[in-house]
Amino acid sequence: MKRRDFIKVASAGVIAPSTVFIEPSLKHNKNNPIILSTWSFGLPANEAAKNILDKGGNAMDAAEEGARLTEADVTNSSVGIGGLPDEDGFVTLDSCVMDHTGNCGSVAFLQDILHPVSVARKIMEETKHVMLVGKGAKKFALSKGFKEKELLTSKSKKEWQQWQKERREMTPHETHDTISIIVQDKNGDIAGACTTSGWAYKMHGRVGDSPLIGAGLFVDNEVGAAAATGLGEEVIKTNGSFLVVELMRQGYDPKEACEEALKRVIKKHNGNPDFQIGYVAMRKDGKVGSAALKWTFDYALLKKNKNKLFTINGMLTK
Ligand code: SD4
Repeated sequence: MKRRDFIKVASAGVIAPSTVFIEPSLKHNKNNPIILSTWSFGLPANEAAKNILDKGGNAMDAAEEGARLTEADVTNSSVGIGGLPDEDGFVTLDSCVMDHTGNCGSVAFLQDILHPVSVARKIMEETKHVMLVGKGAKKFALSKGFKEKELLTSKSKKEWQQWQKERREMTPHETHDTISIIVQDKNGDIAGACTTSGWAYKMHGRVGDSPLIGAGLFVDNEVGAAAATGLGEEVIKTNGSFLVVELMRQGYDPKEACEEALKRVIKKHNGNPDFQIGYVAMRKDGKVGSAALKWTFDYALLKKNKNKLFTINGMLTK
């Protein structure tokens, strides 16, 4: 729309210009590192991230370290090693990072590498690209010294073999634990990371929301950051994390912004989606919020040196 037309529409009351072009005027939060992550695995991830901050690392260093801890956890069946494979038995990983300058890196459909989040960061810092996928991503990782590793554990293999007999449709709600982590460091800078092995028994080649900037994660250091977990296809369709951040820019509080983003999903599914999405959001002034569609959702928040798990009811939970 040309500026002239925009003013016409706005003055007719269709769009309020102040909400569209609002300047961020939120207070910066200087002295108080805050770490926010998805699910109960977020608790140890937050601790790992905090250790990095304590050693002088910045928000990006801390978010990467938190995500790495979860990636290396063999008991987590939807991140990194131990993640459930796709329908053909391959563990394929999606991950992204975004820093306070708005720079970002991403990797999708990566196999045999333990730490996709670190590959994503290397793509951000050492290439002119944002995203590498599949064989190209692996070739890049190996060239940067990452080692090849078998990620399909015997437990995950057994579960996959059992699933092959039934071929039952799984939802990310059944196999969740994807970690999204947002960190605000002592300078008030915000960065985030998101990493997953995705939807268990997905089609070979499927990529979810987690490596897609704006879907699984979005950071705008002037406003705040948001990140997602749950059914990636539906997060992608609504560009969820970007939407949450833009809503915060327009004055929504972090929880309201997460809820508004989810309302659009609910509407598209006639009021009754049969899957889960959870958002976490952090505003520049340090306020955090979260919302989920259904059942319950856990997020971990480390603030003022206290690391605590919060369980919220989904918006549609009776
Ligand atoms: C995906 N969003 O690949 C991920 C899965 C997930 O909790 O977050 N599960 O769709």
